[in-house]
Amino acid sequence: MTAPDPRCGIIALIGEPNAGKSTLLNRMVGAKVSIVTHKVQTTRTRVRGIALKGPAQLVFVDTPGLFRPRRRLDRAMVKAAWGGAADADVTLLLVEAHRGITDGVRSILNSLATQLPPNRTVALAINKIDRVQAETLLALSAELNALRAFAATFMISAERGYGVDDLMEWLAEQVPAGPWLYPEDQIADLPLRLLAAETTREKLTLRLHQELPYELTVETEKWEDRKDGSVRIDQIVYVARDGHKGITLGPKGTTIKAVGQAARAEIAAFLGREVHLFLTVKVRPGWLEERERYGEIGLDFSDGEP
Ligand SMILES: Nc1nc2c(ncn2[C@@H]2O[C@H](COP(=O)(O)OP(=O)(O)OP(=O)(O)O)[C@@H](O)[C@H]2O)c(=O)[nH]1
Ligand SMILES: [Mg+2]
Repeated sequence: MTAPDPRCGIIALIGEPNAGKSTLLNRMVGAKVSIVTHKVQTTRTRVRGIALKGPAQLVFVDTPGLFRPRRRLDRAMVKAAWGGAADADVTLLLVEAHRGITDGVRSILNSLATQLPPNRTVALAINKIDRVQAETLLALSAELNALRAFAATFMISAERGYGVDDLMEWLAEQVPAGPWLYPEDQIADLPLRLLAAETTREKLTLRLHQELPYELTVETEKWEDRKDGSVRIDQIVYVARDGHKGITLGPKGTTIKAVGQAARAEIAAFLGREVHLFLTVKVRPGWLEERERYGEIGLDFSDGEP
């Protein structure tokens, strides 16, 4: 049921890789709909999460981090991020309190001027305030607002939840009057197959080192609802090099086993059903240049064309 005077709008979360966009999305939605790791470039595509605040339905779009793209996957991710911002009613820029105005932040501020229509509402959220002193924050806020006149500035900790409620109150006032886009109990619009694949990719990213997580992708190959109420999910982990297969499997398969257990538990929790998860690791040297792999994760392959 929709509220009497409903409001509804799309809010894009943008920022450098690792700024805490996905953490904030999950915090505002009140459930984990986008994966989070301590590594950069975790989110690869636009992920929608939906929250209610009074009469307003807030549709958040988590985006990949913005950085200087080098490879096709980078370019597709950055293009998806700006696409997310272009479609939104409000754009929220996240800046990390302890890192301040980096070259990356400057470059995003410059791009904001060219990538978005001039009348677009852009707000600032200084995140990770749990990591700095109050004086640093006030100075950073003043400096950022001197570089661009933000519609509002919030100081938050997405991880701890500080300031998030005030931010949501403000966003609820900003979104236009209009009917809700989603049923009131819907919190995400990512297909379950993709959410399940993302969960496995998160667990792999947390366990593997260096470039490896970037060079792998996970796809849900088969999804079988069983009569006993459980579900069997088969996934393929594509790695780009021979040597990566062994690392992904780990000694005697211990790494992939631990990944499978962690992913299975989390998928079972959000499905509310028993899950049997089967992971297969395949070497596919060219996957980073395959159109189909991009389609599977919701990225436009041609986006990457220089
Ligand atoms: N101390 C602190 N850490 C935070 C906060 N918010 C997020 N983090 C941490 O920052 C790291 C990156 O968080 P993500 O939410 O994955 O960041 P992201 O902006 O989505 O990153 P990409 O998807 O790679 O662009 C994780 O280790 C989070 O736990 C915060 O408020 N305080
Ligand atoms: Mg993210």
